[in-house]
Amino acid sequence: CAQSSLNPIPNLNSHITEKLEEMVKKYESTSDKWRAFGYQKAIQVLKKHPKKITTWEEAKSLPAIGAKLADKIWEIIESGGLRKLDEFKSNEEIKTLELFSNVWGAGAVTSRQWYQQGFRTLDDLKTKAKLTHQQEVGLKHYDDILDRMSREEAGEIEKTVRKTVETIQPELIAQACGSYRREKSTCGDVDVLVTHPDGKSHKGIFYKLISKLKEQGFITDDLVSSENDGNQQKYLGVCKLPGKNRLHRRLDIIIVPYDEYACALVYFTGSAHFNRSLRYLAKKCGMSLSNHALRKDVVRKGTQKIYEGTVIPTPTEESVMTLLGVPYRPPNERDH
Ligand code: DCP
Ligand code: MG
Ligand code: MN
Repeated sequence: CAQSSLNPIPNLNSHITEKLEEMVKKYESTSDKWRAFGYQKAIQVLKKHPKKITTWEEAKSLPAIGAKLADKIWEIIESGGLRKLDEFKSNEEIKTLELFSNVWGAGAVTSRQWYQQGFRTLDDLKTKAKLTHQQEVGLKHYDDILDRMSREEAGEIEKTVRKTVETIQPELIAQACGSYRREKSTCGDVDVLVTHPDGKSHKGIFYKLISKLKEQGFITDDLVSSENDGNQQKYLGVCKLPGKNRLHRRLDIIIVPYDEYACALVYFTGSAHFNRSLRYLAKKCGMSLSNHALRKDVVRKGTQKIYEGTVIPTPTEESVMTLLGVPYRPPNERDH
């Protein structure tokens, strides 16, 4: 894996990709998977393009960009806008589908069903729709959940979880990953990773931790109260800091064994795009990377894994990246 490289180029066409990303959201909420996929591929290509695109021909010459997409890109370059997107934005059906698909626990299919059942507002859903527990919570905290919090607030949430974790066992490590660790100015939720350096004391703390956080009134609602993923345990819920004028915030807690800590840290720090790049690198080197481990000697036939390979010990994030043949990247440089 000598010539591995990650793409460090900043996005010089963000004025274009931002509009196209909005289009993806519209196509996703109308279940137009193929169009959404086509746009996403084009966005990846544009993000990697080393210069600002200035002509139709230049756009058209890129992989994954055909004449129709080149037309759209040219329209954005020339006018700064995109009529198709404006059309979508004023389309009542699409607006409603997007409103509904922003309910936590509802996807494109459910939104479509609600629309076909004649529902048009969140109040319709609250009073008339058959809701899962997750959707009830999602509706109750609809605006709060969609709002992104400041990193200061995310830091307070991390601290609250850490303090409680330390009352269970002072040596437990609790650390916010995700957008917070990448030093973004706002965070959609807080993703707290918990582990213990002795490799065993992380076991059995899951329910203790969640119930302590509930007793304090900090966790207010469960979304997924326990999800097992190999030796990792995941909790998804809603929390609220004490005091007035506080909003409900999404909180994810993941408990991992210490030997999976570095790979889990890389994974939950993200970004999702950075993770895809690392997995792609691993694949090229006959390895595989997950939130659990880095493995070598993986045997693949096409897209299928025939042999899952053997785990390479990865004590740190640096070791993960070094083994993949790329220089270490601090969290605040992992957004592309
Ligand atoms: N992740 C991933 N692929 C996904 C979803 C998540 O690799 N499809 C990883 C990378 C993310 C991390 O998990 O950074 C946390 O997921 P979040 O959805 O919480 O995303 P972020 O924390 O990055 O952003 P946000 O501020 O929106 O929460
Ligand atoms: Mg997050
Ligand atoms: Mn999250």
